[in-house]
Amino acid sequence: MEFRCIPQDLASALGAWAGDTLVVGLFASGDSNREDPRRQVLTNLFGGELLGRLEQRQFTAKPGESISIERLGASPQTLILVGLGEAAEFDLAGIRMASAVGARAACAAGAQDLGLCLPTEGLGAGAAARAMAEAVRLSLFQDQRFKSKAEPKALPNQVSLMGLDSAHQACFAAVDATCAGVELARQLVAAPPNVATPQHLADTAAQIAQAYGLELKVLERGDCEALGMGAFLGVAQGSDLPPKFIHLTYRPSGPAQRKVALVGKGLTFDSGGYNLKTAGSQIEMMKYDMGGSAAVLGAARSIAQLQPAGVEVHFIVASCENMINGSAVHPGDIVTASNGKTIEINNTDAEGRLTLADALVYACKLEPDVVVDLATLTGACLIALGEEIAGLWSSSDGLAEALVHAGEAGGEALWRMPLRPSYKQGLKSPVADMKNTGPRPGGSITAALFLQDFVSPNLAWAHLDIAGTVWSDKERGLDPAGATGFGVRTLVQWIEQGAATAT
Ligand code: 4TL
Ligand code: ZN
Ligand code: ZN
Repeated sequence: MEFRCIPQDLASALGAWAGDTLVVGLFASGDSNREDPRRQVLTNLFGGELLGRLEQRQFTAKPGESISIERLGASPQTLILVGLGEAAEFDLAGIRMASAVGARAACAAGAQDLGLCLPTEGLGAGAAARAMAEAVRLSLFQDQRFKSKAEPKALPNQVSLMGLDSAHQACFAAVDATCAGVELARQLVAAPPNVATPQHLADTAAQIAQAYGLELKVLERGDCEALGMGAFLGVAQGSDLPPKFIHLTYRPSGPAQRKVALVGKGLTFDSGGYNLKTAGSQIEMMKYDMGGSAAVLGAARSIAQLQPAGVEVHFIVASCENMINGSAVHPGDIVTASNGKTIEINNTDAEGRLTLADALVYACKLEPDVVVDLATLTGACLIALGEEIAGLWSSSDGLAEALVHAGEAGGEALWRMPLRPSYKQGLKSPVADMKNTGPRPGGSITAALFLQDFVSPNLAWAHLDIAGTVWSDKERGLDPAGATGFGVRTLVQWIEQGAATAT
């Protein structure tokens, strides 16, 4: 799939264009939008009957709405109208949605040479071009690796963004790098737990390192023992698969002004351990519990390709399974993390924070300017924010704001949640320094407070709970049903912007 921009004003761009399928966005036909010049252009090109036909078929141009019109013997042979809603409310999220809806309809119609004609006024043409191209590519992504007979739908060869200056084509390199990272993350999350093992994550990191010249260190169980990672290894000890502690490093060719560490939860399967996940807890979905590490490795893939200047990035994943055997942790076991803190494991199903504890201590020893972790950490976050919004906790207002902005730029929603110190009471243990699980109310907040104990004081740190957002039951926006690749676009946008934090 090749992207290009076709400049000129709309009427002449469309008049001269010879592709087979054209997607045109229309604002809702409220009185204030009657004068939409795009309606006039359509009438001039396709005749006065077109708008009447839309009315007859009750196309009201609401966001997400689309209508396909086949035109035998005419060019373009398929005309697809997509709704944009009210002009005053149209934004970057709107252009993404319209691009995805249009691309899917075009693909269903067998488009080879696709034109996309959406209004970019007021959005910033560069940001709009990037949003449109990412939406087309990500909404048409297919994954049939595990079908014995793959039958992929044909994708368009060429996608033209109409009415955009060719100077904006420069963004397509970033689009390709970003989408490749999102696609890798989706593939890692979608792969079953008998394929996506800790070894598989280490192999994936090795492929990225090899392809782009990144540095890779994989710590084996013995190496982790030597570093005193009793929390991570406690989780890993119930599995027949060896744990892998993955540390991938991107160094810019010039000097680095900032050093960033990205840490991802990498539980390739979470059975819950002896606090076994019971009926209704979606144990069969728990391959998704490495979604944080998928986002981190996906971002590594993107950043390795983009080669941003001025920023050194460390990608860290403490990967293992949470399983049950004779040597698995008992509920009640006390483990010692690599910073010396002791933890009473009152719930073996709150294992993610145990693995992250040692990963965060390791990340902080690298003395970065900022640490961001991503994890499918708590069911409570899914309850609080649903499937479209990730929870964000941060010790730094500047970092929190920068990540929310990066999310907006990339099309991922984050909502800041409080690190209320008094809730730490819930993690008090009578026998150890802390318990790993607090009470059910505010469960995602106590989880974040637990992690904070393993981050160096005064270091800018943010935690993203992506338990609700890495998997989608149904097709939604740019996401297909299944793995979304959530987190990659936020991380890539943030790193591209220099990962700067106003502290
Ligand atoms: C209740 C505790 C503290 C044990 C918890 O939050 N456990 C999370 C866990 O197992 N971490 O390792 C947890 C995470 C995700 C619990 C449930 C989910 C979860 C359950 C579902 F049914 C979902 F659809 C979902 F998206 C997440
Ligand atoms: Zn768990
Ligand atoms: Zn888990």
